This record gives sequence, C-alpha cells and structure tokens, in this order.
Amino acid sequence: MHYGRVPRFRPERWSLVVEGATRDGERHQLDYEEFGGLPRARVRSDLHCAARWSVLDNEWEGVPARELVERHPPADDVVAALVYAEYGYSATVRIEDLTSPRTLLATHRGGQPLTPEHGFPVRLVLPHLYSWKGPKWFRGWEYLTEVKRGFWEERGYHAVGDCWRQERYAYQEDEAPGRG
Ligand SMILES: Nc1nc2c(c(=O)[nH]1)N[C@H]1C(S)=C(S)[C@@H](COP(=O)(O)O)O[C@H]1N2
Ligand SMILES: [Mo]
Repeated sequence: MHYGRVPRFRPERWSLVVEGATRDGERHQLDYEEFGGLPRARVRSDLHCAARWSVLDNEWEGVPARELVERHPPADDVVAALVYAEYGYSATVRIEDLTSPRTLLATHRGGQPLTPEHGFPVRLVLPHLYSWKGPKWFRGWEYLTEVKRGFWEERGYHAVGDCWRQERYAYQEDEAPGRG
C-alpha cells in the first residue's frame, strides 16, 4: 500500500542523509556500503495501517535508527524529524519515537530482503506508530526545531500517530496536551 510508483534501486546513486538541525550543523550522507557496515538488530512487531488493517508478527531485521541518531545527533532544540523516502513521501516523527530501541531501518522481513513493493532496500519501521509514519524506500531525515508536517500529516493525519492511542487524525492533537 503506497502512493505512486515503486522506485528502481541504483546502489551507486543511493545514500542515506541526515540533515536539518544537526548538532554540528553539517549535512551527513552515507553510501550503501557504509550503511551495510552499521550494527544490526532484529525486532518482532505488527504493522498497523491507519485504514484499519494490520500485518501481524513481522520479523524485521536492519539497523536501529538510534545508531544513526548517535552518529549524527540533533541540535538541542530539535523536536522532531521529517523522515523521507524516494519521490518526496515523508512523515513527521518525534525524536523520542525515532530513538526508541525498537525503531529500525529495516532491510529484511522474515529473513528475506525486502521486496521492491515493500520498500527495498530500506524501510523505516516504528512498531508503536501507525505505518504511514514508516517510509518504504527510505532515504533519510531532516531534524526539525519546529514541527513540519509530512505527506499524510498535511492531509489531516496526526503529528504523533501512536497506534495504541489510536491517534489517526490531526483534530485529536488537541486532546492530549503536550503531545504532537
Ligand atoms: N514511500 C512510501 N512509504 C510508505 C507509504 C507510501 O505511500 N510511500 N505508505 C505507508 C502506509 S500508509 C502503509 S499502511 C505502509 C504499507 O506497507 P506495505 O505496503 O508493506 O504493506 O507503508 C507506508 N510507507
Ligand atoms: Mo496505511
């Protein structure tokens, strides 16, 4: 389930980017080989689409997002990140959600590399958030000092998107003071 075409993977042109309000003020870029050298982990989780379907019990494998946050940390006043994919798909996530120990830059599901339709080579998996927060064909993030809304957040979806709180729509953002 996604908007638009499945992008073709070209390893020589691919990179992961950490930009925006980084602590050192620099834009950081990792090529495919450097990404392949990062520490890896496995996470078992369900995928919950806000349109009320789920794919239960996925065995994800990849690089914990916090590995990349630790390498290229945000400035002190950063509140969120705009995580993005090929073709401009993006989503707003809080820094604490990005650095959750279960948040993964997933390359494999069920022991197999991701298929092109499901995000190859990398998709972001945030198990406790609705799955629109996790771009397939993931390419990086921009650290934000003020919340900027991503693809679905601009179209009326929730800035946080916690699936256990059923945070689907933007109008719910006022219901939990201090969140979003
Ligand atoms: N790049 C990109 N990633 C995306 C989307 C998209 O449209 N583009 N859709 C999201 C939504 S709404 C869902 S429910 C899941 C679907 O993942 P699946 O196709 O692996 O089931 O991908 C998410 N990641
Ligand atoms: Mo979705």
